Amino acid sequence: MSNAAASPELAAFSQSIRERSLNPLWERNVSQQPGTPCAPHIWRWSDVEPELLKACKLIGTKDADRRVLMLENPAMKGSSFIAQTIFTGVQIILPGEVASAHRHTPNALRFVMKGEGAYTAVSGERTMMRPGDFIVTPNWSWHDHGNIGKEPVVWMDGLDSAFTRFFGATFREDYPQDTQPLHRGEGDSTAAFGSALLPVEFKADGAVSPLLVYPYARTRQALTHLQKSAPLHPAHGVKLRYANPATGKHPFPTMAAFMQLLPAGFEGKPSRSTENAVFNVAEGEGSVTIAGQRFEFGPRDIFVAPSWSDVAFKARRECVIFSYSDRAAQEAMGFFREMGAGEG
Ligand code: GTQ
Repeated sequence: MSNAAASPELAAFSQSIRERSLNPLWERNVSQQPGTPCAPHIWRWSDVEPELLKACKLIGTKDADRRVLMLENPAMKGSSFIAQTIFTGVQIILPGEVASAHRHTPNALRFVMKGEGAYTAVSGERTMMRPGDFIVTPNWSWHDHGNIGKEPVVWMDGLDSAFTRFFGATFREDYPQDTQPLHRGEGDSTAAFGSALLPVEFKADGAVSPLLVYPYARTRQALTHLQKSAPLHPAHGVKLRYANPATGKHPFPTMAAFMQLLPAGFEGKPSRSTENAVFNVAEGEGSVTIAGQRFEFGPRDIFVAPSWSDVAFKARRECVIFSYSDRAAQEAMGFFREMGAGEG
């Protein structure tokens, strides 16, 4: 009921205070349900790859800085974001190219999609990028990429730049040279942090994972093993979350990341949570229904599931699917909620 209709004096009051930049809370429409402008959407590799290759003909990494196509949510035109809280891009780098060193306040993750021979250097340490690898670029760390191989390399970038923009706290700067000096050997962070062992002096600040790369070979092995030995989750199949080895928490204060395996023939129950999640198909074929919209997917397709939408998977073949979301931030703030399969 409108209070304003009930009382002309009240209506006049509401009107009169607007010029003082005051507004009556009681006239606001309050929703009892979460809502987001983010719409479910899929970007198919068969559509994206040709555009990446065209971009390679038109612009080099010298001019582009990063040759990235942003995946902008079709319901959020002009935003640059795939969802209100997260950024997704696909980046391609050709043999011989360098994407020069810079740093910025947003955290970044990479999920390698295609090709071998590229490296990323983060805080003085280089790692080669292989398909299926999950790579951590902590905020404010210098990072540059290069391709020393023979074929184009493509990966997905996930950034929490929506957060820094929201807070008005985005800074960035270029390194004076194209590439940063390396002061650690390749594999150093893996040796120090990648085997459930920690350097005895290491003090975790808790913010971002000290492990630079989570290689696909090991992730895949873990999933294959657990598929045989552990019960399947009715909605998620076998789903692992990437952990900061020093804390057991998510790899970033804002973003959580996951890899899941759905056995061939899997028909998942719908599940729902407040996380805004981006999925990237590493292997397999199937379909996903997000808020009633069904999308067929295959390798390297990327799709977004908005907060509080039902998500249900079907796997035609065995599927391995990477995802990342804003769940770490939501958990830290106490906002995260989920409904398990069959609930609600
Ligand atoms: O590779 O450093 O997609 O700085 C957006 C911003 C990638 C990167 C993106 C970036 C990068």
